[in-house]
Amino acid sequence: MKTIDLRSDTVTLPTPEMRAAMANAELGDDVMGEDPTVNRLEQIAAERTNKEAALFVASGTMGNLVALLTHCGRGDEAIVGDRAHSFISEVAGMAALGGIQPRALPNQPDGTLALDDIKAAIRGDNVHWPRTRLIALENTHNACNGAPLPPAYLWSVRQIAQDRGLKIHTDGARIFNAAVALGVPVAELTRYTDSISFCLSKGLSAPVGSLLCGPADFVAEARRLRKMVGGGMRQAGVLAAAGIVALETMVDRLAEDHANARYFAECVAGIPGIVLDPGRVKTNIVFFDLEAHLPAAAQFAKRLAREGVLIGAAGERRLRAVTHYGIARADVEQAIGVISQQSTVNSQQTEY
Ligand code: TLP
Repeated sequence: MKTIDLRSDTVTLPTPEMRAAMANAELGDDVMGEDPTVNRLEQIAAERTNKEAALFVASGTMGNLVALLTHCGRGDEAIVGDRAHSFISEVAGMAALGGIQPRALPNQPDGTLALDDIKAAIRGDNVHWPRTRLIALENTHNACNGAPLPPAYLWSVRQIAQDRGLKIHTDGARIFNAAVALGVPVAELTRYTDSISFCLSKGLSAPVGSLLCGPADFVAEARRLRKMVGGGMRQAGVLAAAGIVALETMVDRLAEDHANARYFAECVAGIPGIVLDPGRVKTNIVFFDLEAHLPAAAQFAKRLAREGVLIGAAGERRLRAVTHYGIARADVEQAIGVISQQSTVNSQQTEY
C-alpha cells in the first residue's frame, strides 16, 4: 500500500533532474564566496524577487532569524502576527538569540494584520519604551489556511512603514504559492517588503535550503550574522544545484497542488462530522476540524495512518493536510475515501 503523506510539503523529495544537478554541481568554498553554484542561485533569487542581493541559508527558520537579527538590535520590538510561524514555531529565536521583543498582533483569518492594529502598536519616543523597528508578515500565511496576501494589502503596510520609519520583513516560505494563486509575478509580492525569505524545500521540492533577499548592504550584514549562527556552509553548491532546478522547473506546477487542495477541501467538507470552509482554501494548505462525536485529532490521525494516509494533528480537534509534488489527484481521492470511512467510527469505539 502506498503511503499518502499529506503532513507537509516539506516531505517532498528531489526530482531526478535535481539529483543529477547535485551530482554534477561545480563547487567551491561558499564562506570564501567561491562556490559558483551558490553564487548563481543567489543571483537567480535576487532577480526573481527583484532585490539587489540574496543569501543562501540552511532553512526557513534560519532565514527569518538572520533577517530579524539584521533588522533589529537587542531591546528593539518587532510587530508580528500571533499565528506567524516566526512567533509560534521558531523556538523564540528572535527573543532568545537576538533580544528582540515580539509584539504579537492578532492575525486576521486572511493572514493579514489589521492596518489600524499595526498603527496603534507602533511605539512613540519615550524613555520607557522599546523602539519599534520592524513589521514582519507571512505570505502565504501557513496557519491562516495558507492564505496569500495580495499586493494591495502589502502596499498599504508599506505606506505605514514608510511614514513611521520602519522596515518590513516577509516570511515568504511559500511566496511562489502566493504568486501562482494570485496570478502575479513574485516580484509584485516582494516589492513592498525590505527583505523576504523563501524556501526551496517546501512545494518547490528541493531537499534543503532557503534564500534571504534584500538590499545589498542588508544582505552583506546578514551574511556576517549567518556565519555567527553557524550557517556558513562550505561546498553548499551541492544543495544550491537542486535549488536552481527548483526555481527553474517547479514553480508553475504549484497550480496543480492548489487545485488538488481545493478538490480535497470540497469533498472533505461534505463528510458528516467535519467542519471545513472550502472557500478559504486558496493554495496548498487545508485545515479542518472534527466535531465532538469524532475522536480527537491525534487519535483520528493515527487511524488514518493505519490506512496509509498521513495527516498532521494541528490542535485538539484540528488537522492540517498539505498537497505537494508527488501527490496526484488519485492519491487525493484515496485520502478522501479513507477520511470518509474513518469518520463513521465514533470516539467511543475501541481501538484495534
Ligand atoms: N513550516 C513547517 C513546520 O514547521 C510547521 C510546515 O510543515 O509547514 N515559515 C513558514 C511559513 C513555515 O511554514 C515554515 C515551516 C518555516 C518558516 C520554517 O522553515 P524550515 O522548516 O525550513 O525551518
